[in-house]
Amino acid sequence: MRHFTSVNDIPDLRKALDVAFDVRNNPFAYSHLGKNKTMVLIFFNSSLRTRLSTQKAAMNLGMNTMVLNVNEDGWKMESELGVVMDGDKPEHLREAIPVIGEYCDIIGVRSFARFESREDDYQEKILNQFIQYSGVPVVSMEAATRHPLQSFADLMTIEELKSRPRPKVVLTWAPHPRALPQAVPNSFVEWMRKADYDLVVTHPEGYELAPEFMDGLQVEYDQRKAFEGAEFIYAKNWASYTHYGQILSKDRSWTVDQAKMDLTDNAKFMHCLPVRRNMIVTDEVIDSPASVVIREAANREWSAQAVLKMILEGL
Ligand code: AN0
Ligand code: CP
Repeated sequence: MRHFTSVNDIPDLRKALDVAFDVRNNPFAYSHLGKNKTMVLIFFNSSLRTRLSTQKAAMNLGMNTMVLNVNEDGWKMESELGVVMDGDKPEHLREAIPVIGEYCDIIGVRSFARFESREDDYQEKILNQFIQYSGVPVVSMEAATRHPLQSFADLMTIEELKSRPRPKVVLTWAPHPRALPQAVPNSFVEWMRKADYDLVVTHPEGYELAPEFMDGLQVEYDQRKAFEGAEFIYAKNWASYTHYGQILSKDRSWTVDQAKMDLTDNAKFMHCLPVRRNMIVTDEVIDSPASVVIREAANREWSAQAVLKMILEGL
C-alpha cells in the first residue's frame, strides 16, 4: 500500500484487521520499521484524537513526527492554480507540498470539506495535490469526502463487539448547530458495505449522501423503524449534500435517547467524537454501559498503526 485515502486502498480488509489487532497486542514489536523515518502531520483543521493517535502510532513504529498546524503556525496557503497571488496568502501549495515532501517519508493530511464548491470538495482537490506533488506516501487524516482512519477504528470496534457474524448496523443523522462535512458518514457507509454488514442509513429528507456512496442502498426515513433490532447505533451529524453545505434541520426529535435505544437489540452506541451532548445523544445514553465511544477512540491508535505499518513495509 502506498497511499491511504479510502477503504479501496486496502488490498485485503480481513488481513488489515488482523494487522490492527496484532499491533494492539504488540505495539512496540515493529519499532525497527520506522527507524530514522519521519512523518509530517499537516492540519488545515482542528483535531484531538487524530493528532494524538496518529502521532502515537508513528512513534510506536519508531518514527519521528513533526506537526504543522497550517492555519496557525504556517504561511496561509493558496490552493487554486492560475491565480494572481495579491491577497493574504503568501505561499502556494504547489511549492509547499514538495518542500514538505523533502523533509519526511510519510505525510498525514487533514483537510476538511470547505463547502465553497461541491465539485472541488468531491474531487479532493487538496488531498490529491499532496499525492501528486509530495513524492511520498500520503495518509488521509480526514479529507473532504472521507475519514478512513476513523472508519477503520469503527470497524475494529464492531468486529470485537458483535455477537452475530453479520450485525445490523444503523447510521443515524442527528442534529447539530453547525454545518459538518459528510466525510465521516460517507466513509462509514463505504467501510460497512465493504465489510458486508447489514447496514441501514436513516436521516431526514434532504440529507441524502452522495450517490457514489449510497448506490443500491435504500434510506429508511423513519428513525424508530431503523433502530428496531439494531446491534450498533452510529450517530453523526452532516450537512446536506444536495443543498450543498446547508443545515436543513435542527430537529431535536432526531437526538439519540434511551427510548430509541430501547427499540434496538441491546445496541452499542457509537460516535467518532467530538460529540455535542444532548444534541446528538443524551447524557443518559452516552454515559450508559452501551456507549463504546472511548473504545472507538482508543482503536484510532491501532488503525493508524496498522496503516502506517503497511505503508512502511512497502517503502
Ligand atoms: C468533524 C466532522 O464532522 O467531520 C470531525 C469529526 C471527526 N467534526 C466537527 O467539526 C465537530
Ligand atoms: N474522531 C476524530 O477524528 O477526532 P478529532 O477531530 O479530534 O481528530
